[in-house]
Amino acid sequence: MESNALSIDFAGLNLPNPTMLASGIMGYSAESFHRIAKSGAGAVVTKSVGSQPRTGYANPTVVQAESGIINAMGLPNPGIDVFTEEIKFSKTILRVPIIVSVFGYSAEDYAAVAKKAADAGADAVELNVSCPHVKQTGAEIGQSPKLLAEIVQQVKAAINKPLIVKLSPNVTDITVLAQAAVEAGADALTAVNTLRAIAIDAETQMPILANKKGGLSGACMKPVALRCVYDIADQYEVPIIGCGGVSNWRDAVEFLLAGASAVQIGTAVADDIEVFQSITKGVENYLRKKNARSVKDIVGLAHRK
Ligand code: RRO
Repeated sequence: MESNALSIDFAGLNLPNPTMLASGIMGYSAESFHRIAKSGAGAVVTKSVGSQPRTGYANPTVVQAESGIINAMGLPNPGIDVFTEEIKFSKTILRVPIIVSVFGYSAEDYAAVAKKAADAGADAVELNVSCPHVKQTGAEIGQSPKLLAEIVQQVKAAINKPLIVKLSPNVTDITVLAQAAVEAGADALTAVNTLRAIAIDAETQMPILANKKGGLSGACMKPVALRCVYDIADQYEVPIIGCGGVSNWRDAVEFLLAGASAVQIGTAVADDIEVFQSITKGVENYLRKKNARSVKDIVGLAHRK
């Protein structure tokens, strides 16, 4: 096995290993990204940032589900003008790529925020077109190939950094959205954001989250996310980041076999920040056991005829 068997060139990003912090976990501070990187993440993705600050929804914003959580944070963020300072500082202390997650209310808005993030030093931009419950943002865009293509085109024209599009699982056929994003210029896709969900309290007889509905993440959604990656990889040769329920090395390997060449970890980080290291170690052992020289040797193997 090569000594750098775990390192990977992902859409122009040099990753020391195929694990990334998923967007939405650990917020916005350079210090927390640094902590995550020191714990072994190959890259970090920020929480989504927009053109203006947003306070987000009232509490409760998170509720425990069976083998997962449901969140409706409501895109709380400090706004890109404040956040650019954090990106610049992150660049001075991080040795792994920082990918800035961006959302907007129109194609122009997305492009303006993405440009500010790229100018501040983001190594790549991940477009959040898939927040499952915030009106006038992700939900409609992530479900419309036409709107999605328009946004991807405008953002692509505004930046010179790799452009990653994070897709929604809340669609009938994810490959239609994947095709729209790729044809409009996306360099890579993240599959997927959270699944639309609700929790209801039998005592109060009411929805638990203040926003009523939210997004389900964690181990319970892994088979759905895995199917999304498999469907996209079956049709397109685009770099894919698998996201949804990755908690251990075996999950990560399953996503690689389905066609992803990197994985994002979100919900599992809240339980154990060392998860990046244990996944990396486990993938390394697996590659050795299977006589594979590198991560890319096993990407997409589950598609063999
Ligand atoms: O902030 C949120 O409530 C949120 C976002 Br932006 C997202 O993309 N996915 C999610 O589950 N929650």
